[in-house]
Amino acid sequence: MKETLVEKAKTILKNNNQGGFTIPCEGLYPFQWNWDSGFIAVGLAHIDIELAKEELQSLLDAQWENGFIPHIVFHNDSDSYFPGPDFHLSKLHKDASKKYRTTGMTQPPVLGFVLQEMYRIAEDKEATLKFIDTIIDKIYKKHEYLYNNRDPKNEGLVYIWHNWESGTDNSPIWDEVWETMSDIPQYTFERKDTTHIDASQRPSNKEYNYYIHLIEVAKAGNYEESVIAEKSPFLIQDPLFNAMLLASNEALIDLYKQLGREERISQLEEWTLKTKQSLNEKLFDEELGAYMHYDLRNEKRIQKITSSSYAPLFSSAPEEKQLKLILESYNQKFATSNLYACASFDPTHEDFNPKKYWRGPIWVNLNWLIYKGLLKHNQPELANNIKTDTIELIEKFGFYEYFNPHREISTENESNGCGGVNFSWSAALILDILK
Ligand code: 2M8
Repeated sequence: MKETLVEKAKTILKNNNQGGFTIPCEGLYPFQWNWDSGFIAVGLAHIDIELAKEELQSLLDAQWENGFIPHIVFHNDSDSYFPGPDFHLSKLHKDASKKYRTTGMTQPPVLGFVLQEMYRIAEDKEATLKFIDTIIDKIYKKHEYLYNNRDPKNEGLVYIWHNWESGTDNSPIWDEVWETMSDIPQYTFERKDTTHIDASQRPSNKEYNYYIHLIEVAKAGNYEESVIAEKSPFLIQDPLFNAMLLASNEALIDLYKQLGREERISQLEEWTLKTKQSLNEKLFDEELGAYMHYDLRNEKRIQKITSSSYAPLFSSAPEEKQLKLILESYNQKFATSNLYACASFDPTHEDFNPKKYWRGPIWVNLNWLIYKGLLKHNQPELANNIKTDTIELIEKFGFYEYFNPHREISTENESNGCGGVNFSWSAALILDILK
């Protein structure tokens, strides 16, 4: 059984490879995505470390002069996705890549810990460390960009200015933000995602109108961070994004030490300490037992639990106190016997929708982060449950983009698999989970 899954996963990654980089899903996502490539590189490291290196190199090849690493790189042309390069217009920013068209936003900063994972998996540690030495400063520069430009109050927490930067596009978290944006224009656009996927499993047109508006606001300021910080109605401190930054800081410290390069370590340690402290002091909610999103524009915490609320487990953030409360809320709401682990939104909340994208379904990348996080915090039993559920879902239903968490679904013939099929990070991360 393990063999077949491994073979299938390898075939998906091979088919989605475009020569140098891997698309997340044919038709639906036909370009290179930032954090997808990070997760894909972890899987590729198990198959062929050279492919993993190429994956990261092709993403970093589009890094902006100011250190920014964009969320999509348009290496190729394709008309199967909206919005494409002509809409995003990265060239508006003076520091944008001159070589590739990209978006003007970013995604959760996973690359630091991806390098560490590649090193852990690699057979030839020496050669891998040499490779790491050639790109580690680029990732450091991205962290520097984030701390210098996206932390206006110097809290060690960076903001995101678009829901696409969170990676969890239509999470019910954002509903409260959309309510503050009642007087925006109605844009005309033609969506492509719903030509590939059943519209009931994707965001609504009304939500897309907000997504488009936020980009228009950023474009009007030529993607200049200071203008965005002043004008964007969406400025959020996201626990997943900041946990990824923290985990990547920690990985970079470890790797710089292995490389015998001291010069950047004290800065990284300073950032790490601050981010960790603020995650626990500002974002952690003791009553809900999880890390919350904070709306910087409207100065309020958004009191809802998502799988992002547990992502800080992947870092060193949770202390004994937080861990105890996290385990209570996780066991009570997410790890119940009728559900596969781990839903992307609180299954006990009225906004939970088991089939709608980031409003409830299970995602393999979040499962992988939480699985590893539970192991890190010495919870082998819970970690093992999430591992076996992930394997069972993929084995029974296929390499889907997301999965309905209900163990028994209403119609017998219905599959738990939702969204795109032959999805790259589902394939890549199962290779790591199975090891
Ligand atoms: C989804 O997001 C894109 C926009 O970035 C979209 O729906 O068009 C998200 O699941 C995101 O996390 C992911 O990186 C991307 C590609 O898989 O798809």
